Amino acid sequence: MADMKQYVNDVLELVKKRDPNEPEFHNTVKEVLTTIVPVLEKNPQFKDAKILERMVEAERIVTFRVPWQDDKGEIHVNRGFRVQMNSAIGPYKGGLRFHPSVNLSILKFLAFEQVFKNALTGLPIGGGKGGSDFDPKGKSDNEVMKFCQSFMTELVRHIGPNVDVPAGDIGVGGREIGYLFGQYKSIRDAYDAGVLTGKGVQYWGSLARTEATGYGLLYFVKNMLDAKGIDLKDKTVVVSGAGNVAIYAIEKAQSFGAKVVTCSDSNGYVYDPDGIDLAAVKEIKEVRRGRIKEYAETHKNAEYHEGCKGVWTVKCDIALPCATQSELDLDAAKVLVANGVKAVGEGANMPSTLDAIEYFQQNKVLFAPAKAANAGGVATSALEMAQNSERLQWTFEEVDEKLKGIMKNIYEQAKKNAETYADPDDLVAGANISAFVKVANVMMAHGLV
Ligand code: NDP
Ligand code: 2IT
Repeated sequence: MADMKQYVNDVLELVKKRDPNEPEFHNTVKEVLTTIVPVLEKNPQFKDAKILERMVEAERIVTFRVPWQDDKGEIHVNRGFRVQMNSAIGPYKGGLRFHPSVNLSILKFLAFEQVFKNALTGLPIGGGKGGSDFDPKGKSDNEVMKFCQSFMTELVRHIGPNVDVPAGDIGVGGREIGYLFGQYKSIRDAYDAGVLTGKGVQYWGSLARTEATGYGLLYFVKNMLDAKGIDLKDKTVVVSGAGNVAIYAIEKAQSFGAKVVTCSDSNGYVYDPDGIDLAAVKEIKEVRRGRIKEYAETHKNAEYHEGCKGVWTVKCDIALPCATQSELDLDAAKVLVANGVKAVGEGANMPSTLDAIEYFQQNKVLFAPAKAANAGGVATSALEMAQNSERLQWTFEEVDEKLKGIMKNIYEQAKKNAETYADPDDLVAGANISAFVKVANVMMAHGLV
């Protein structure tokens, strides 16, 4: 029998050799491939068909120039990307990120994650990701509009409701999706509503899409805790980030009776022993696009600390990293464990480093991995596509009920595969195996394409 550990190592070496400067991509490939060895052993046909070598190579990547003019008349040139990773299960689907750190390694890692995450949802969507190194911070609405129009002028050639369906991610929310959609519609001269998700509800967006990632994270974590007889009520929760995912994670955690004591942005974090006043966070972040530091100016018991990593030193029962990749490293994991953390749920994509995940697992901390726990956002995007196809809009309650069902199903699949193939609580392996088997089988069914 072929040595499947060796096969996985060979593919990892191949990836590193081909793209030596893509550490984020290497990490996510390593996380997925090292957990699926038992499935490869039972299914040697995947190796014969070179499924792994095919999965780690994007079907297509486009990079392009994005020129735009600021309010003073100065011209800027950013770089745009779309990584179309895998279309076995459906049209490429995944967000756009606008952040100065964006590069090909980060977008390939996000696109690779997205393929498996999307498979877990049980909905017909392939995986992709895109974005730009454009920094929306400090830009006027007009500048953001100019940038989005220029970005879409090229992206329009590569997307469509049955081809590739982008959405939001860091730095891309309702405002940006509106400008992108307007430009797409103007160039195509067609109302292809399903070409983008995360649209405003007045123009074919889905109710509950804004809330979906954060709510879905809490639905997943609740399933995981319920199975162990742990109640979220009165638990102390530490959340990082103060963007779309963090805000609605806080909202749902509070509605379950938990006490959320922190949130953060890239400058620092706030600790509020009275529990985070979410209306104030929404006002600062969603309405004024301000900094989280301002929270402490109006909440007398709250403390503001410079530097975002310190958030993990706050004692808690449950930690929910909802900001960005690699924000929770081994040192942070050690402090969390020493402080008695019981569960970690990843709202962001790949927020925990690989050694931090290993440390949590060794210390029996319940761990909800990103591609399962934050899949509620993209799942609701797929529900938006379904509503767009039937030209109807479902109620908030209808979408939310479906989201709950999807998150339960993802948890159950991951748990069942963990029990069958790995440690029964290893949801990282469980989720990866579920998703991998589905994508691999469909790739086999499609033949060598
Ligand atoms: P937002 O842009 O709404 O918010 C991002 C938050 O993270 C902000 O508070 C931001 O602070 C902080 N942040 C961003 N970059 C860094 C950094 N390098 N270091 C520290 N903090 C940082 O994005 P989202 O909430 O949409 O996304 C958050 C995470 O969730 C990302 O990993 C994203 O990929 C993931 N995700 C998003 C989904 C969605 O539907 N939106 C779905 C699934 C996952 P600041 O304002 O200072 O930049
Ligand atoms: O990482 C993610 O899953 C997202 N940013 C959401 C993607 C989507 O298409 O809704």
